[in-house]
Amino acid sequence: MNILDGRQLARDIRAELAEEVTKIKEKGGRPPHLAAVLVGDHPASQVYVRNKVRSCEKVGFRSTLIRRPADVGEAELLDIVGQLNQDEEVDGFIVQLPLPGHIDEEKVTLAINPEKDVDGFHPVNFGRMAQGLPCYLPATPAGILEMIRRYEIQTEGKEVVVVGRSNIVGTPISILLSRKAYPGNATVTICHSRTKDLPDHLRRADIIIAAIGIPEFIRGDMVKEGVVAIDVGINRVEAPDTEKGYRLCGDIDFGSVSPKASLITPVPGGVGQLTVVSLLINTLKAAKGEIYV
Ligand code: L34
Repeated sequence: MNILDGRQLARDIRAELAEEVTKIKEKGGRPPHLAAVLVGDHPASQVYVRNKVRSCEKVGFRSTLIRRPADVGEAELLDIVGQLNQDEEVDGFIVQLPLPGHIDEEKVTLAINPEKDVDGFHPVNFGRMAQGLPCYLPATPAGILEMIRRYEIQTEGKEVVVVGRSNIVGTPISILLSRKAYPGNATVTICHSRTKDLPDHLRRADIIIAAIGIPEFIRGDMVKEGVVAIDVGINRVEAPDTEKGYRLCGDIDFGSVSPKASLITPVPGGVGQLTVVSLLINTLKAAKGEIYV
């Protein structure tokens, strides 16, 4: 078993980004600028957005955090999005999800100018992604591709089983890994809550990508020897004896799967780390005007 070390990869990528920032400044340019909108006090969102802001600081990007209470009106939020679309000092921005129930997430996503949509959630970016056109890739799938590249994991002709079909992870990573490219050229199966015999699919997989949101759902007896196990889940489970009162775990049962896996991502310290740096990579692309020319 080998650990796929997300923290180390993220450090390597941050060092590369910091170098790019130095070059931009040497040429008299300003550093890339990411803005993040955070609504309410969803505990995990606080942590994720803080990690994004800190990551910007580490590489020398400018960042702006816009916070609003959970009862913010939809109109005010749409107004903030409109202002960020207009603000020439902001290269890219995100609205952290989930949003409170009274706000229509789709409406907010559609209001974002695709050219500044560094999350890659706008249908224009999703459509471009699906057609292999220049676009901002959603951060988690982009992070998974980056892991595959940097660990030189072979994907051509491999059986990939993606568990979960969300718009932000399961569906896009399935499209990306079946594209005619590297990483890609894999045979991809998408499994979900209505899949009849999940273990039967999982046991055939060379690579498993788990994005279901159920703690330690995939166990060792469901996977084959040598599998590459990529765990997107970040679940908080009660742990009364710990300082925080919870512990983090993935959708893959690390204890039973890791002895059979050739490579496995830990939680925390795996995919989540790459999600954050992928957002920075997109922000740099936005600043350079690389996608929409
Ligand atoms: N708009 N909403 C928008 N964009 C996104 O890209 C996200 N996502 C997902 C949730 N909502 C979003 C994130 O930012 C998930 N996500 C995210 C970001 C960071 C981390 C995990 C998920 C992360 O930093 N994970 C750490 C542990 C964090 C902890 O201690 O809780 C890790 O090592 O995995």
